[in-house]
Amino acid sequence: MRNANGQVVLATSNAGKVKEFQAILSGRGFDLRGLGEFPELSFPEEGDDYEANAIGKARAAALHVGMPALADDSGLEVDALDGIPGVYSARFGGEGLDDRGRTELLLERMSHLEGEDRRARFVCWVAYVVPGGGVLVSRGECPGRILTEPRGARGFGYDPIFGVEGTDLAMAELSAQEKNRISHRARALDALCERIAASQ
Ligand code: ITT
Repeated sequence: MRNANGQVVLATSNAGKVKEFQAILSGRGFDLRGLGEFPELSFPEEGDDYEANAIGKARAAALHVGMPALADDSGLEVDALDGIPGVYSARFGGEGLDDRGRTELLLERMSHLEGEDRRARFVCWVAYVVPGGGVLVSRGECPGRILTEPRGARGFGYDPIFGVEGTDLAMAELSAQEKNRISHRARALDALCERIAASQ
């Protein structure tokens, strides 16, 4: 299902994700292209289903650019809040908030929760769409807990308040290499690469 020249467009406008896609997929035979060359491309409005959102972004890019496209839809789910912010992670708290505002809002909403009630996970659905052809999808997750205050300056989004399971570290305290070994995105992409290979 891959182009002979391995070209794939990364259908995301999130710079943090672009870096991670590139690092995770390096050496796996893809020639990754960013969206910078296609500023006119816009994505469909996102809904409340990770899988459909990921496919929608990849399909829009694949059709527009005429080459296979890769996209993810991801989020942070807190058990005690019934999975919130979940599929709404990028939109949590409304449009006026940036990453820092969203993490502060989540800490505030969780200020009464302790111990096991702070359990959470990052989830990621990745979709690979070939124009006029097939769609492959995979999911990955990374378990952890919500810390009581932000720590670390690496990564993006909710990384400073996400405590990685089995460690005393926030995701934002891991090196890029460490995050890309254990993250929800890495796990989803590992599974997707197997599916792409199996389809060839
Ligand atoms: P694109 O749709 O352009 O890819 P986006 O940021 O809007 O970018 P999503 O709709 O998938 O992407 O939103 C996912 C949000 O979940 C993202 O903005 C972060 O706030 C959060 N998130 C996802 N993966 C994360 C990670 O690895 N570390 C920290 N936060 C993450």
